[in-house]
Amino acid sequence: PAAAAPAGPRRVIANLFEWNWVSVGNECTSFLGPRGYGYVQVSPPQEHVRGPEWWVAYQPVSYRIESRKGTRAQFAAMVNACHAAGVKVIVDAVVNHMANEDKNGPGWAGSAWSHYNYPGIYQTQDFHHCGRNGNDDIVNYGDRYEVQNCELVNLADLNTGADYVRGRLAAYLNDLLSLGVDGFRMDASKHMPAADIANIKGRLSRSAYMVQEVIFGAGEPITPGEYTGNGDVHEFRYGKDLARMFRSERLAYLRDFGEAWGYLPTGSAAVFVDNHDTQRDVAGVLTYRDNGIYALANAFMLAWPYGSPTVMSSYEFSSRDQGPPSDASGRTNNATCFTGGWRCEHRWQVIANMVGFRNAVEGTPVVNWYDNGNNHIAFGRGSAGFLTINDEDGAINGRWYDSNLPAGRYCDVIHGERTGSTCTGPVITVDSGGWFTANIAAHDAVALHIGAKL
Ligand code: LM2
Ligand code: CA
Repeated sequence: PAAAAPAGPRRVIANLFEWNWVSVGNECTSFLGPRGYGYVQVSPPQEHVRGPEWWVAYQPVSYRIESRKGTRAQFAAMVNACHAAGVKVIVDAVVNHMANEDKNGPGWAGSAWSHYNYPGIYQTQDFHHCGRNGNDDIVNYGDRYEVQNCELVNLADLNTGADYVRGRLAAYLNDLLSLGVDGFRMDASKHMPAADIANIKGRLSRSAYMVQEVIFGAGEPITPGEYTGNGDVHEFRYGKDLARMFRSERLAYLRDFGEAWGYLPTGSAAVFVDNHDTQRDVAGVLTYRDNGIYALANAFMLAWPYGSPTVMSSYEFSSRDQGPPSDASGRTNNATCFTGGWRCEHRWQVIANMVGFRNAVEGTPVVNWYDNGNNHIAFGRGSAGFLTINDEDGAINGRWYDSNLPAGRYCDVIHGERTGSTCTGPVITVDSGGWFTANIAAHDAVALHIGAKL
């Protein structure tokens, strides 16, 4: 069995992209809860157009909780299983738009619909018809009106300024809350005025965590900062900049990573190394394909006190639109970690153990920063944890680190699992002055925390 969950607040989100509900529930019970994840983020649960691509989930045709990821009953059971494991559930909420006409035909659960007509839900008058660019599509991100009132890749754009639409969207979200959901990732938030989201939020039956997807674009009139009054906002610059530091610049530059880089205030920022869009569409971002370096970037994210971190969990893809592993009728397969295409980054030893580190150091400041001016860095978190990353091309042996940790023996959680007083990896001794020594291979790290003290 897994080691007992480390103490401390649990705020780390695991994004089980395109996992089916049965698998999410099982993962909450067997891994996410025991290893200290606080939340699971799931892909859109509403009825969608049919097709093999992953992105059919982003084309709603009704608000029935029936999708290739499972039925309403399976969804409800998943929420209950996660809660029983101490894991809260965040749903990807697609509220800016409905399906376009490219995939006409009944929806996943059989609902009839056509473009601008979703029977019993919305008709033509409930959508924006912006009258620009010939086909109403968004072209110019420098124009606020266009970004919020025209169509994102031809998807029927809901008039979120209208009372009826706001009420209908709130009814969908309230239905999810009635099933026990704890929060929402608000898809395409940039394409809705912050005031519209605030209005919908005000109609919710109870409080819910909210994280808004507002992709920073240099020089654009709509900024992530406009949305912080509604809840958290994704800080997209974080993963792009972190990848650049690892790939072509210097980890030493990370000593003031966060607000000093022009980012959102730390209390409003939701961060990730990659997400389902950036791993496909943003050149240079680190992904599961980068293996060890990806793990180190996640280790840094989890150890560093800026924003709320989400760990991505992917399936392998060789082309951008490729859907998740599925059966002949299009239902998503059960996620079987490390086989059948499921990469399960959230289970990688380094990443899963650094979630325990995060929980153990929550609320403590960075102390004792060290860097060699290049790609070797080290820092502590109060007297609760210490991470050093050697991203140089050669080993660094015999150096001493000023950890600020209480004296004792610690399991290096980058290389080992602690169970009780044993560690499956190296054991590091911190002396009475808080110092320890270690040999660190190239592109490797050592992490110690009080939750893994032997
Ligand atoms: C998002 N955030 O704002 C999602 O994170 C992102 O994954 C969604 O795009 C997008 N907004 C809409 O919710 C994905 C995918 C697109 C896909 C759309 C709609 O990245 O490629 O667009 O979902 O399914 C696809 C086609 C596109 C076509 C569109 C409509 O790629 O060429 O446009 O469907 O048929 C004509
Ligand atoms: Ca819109």
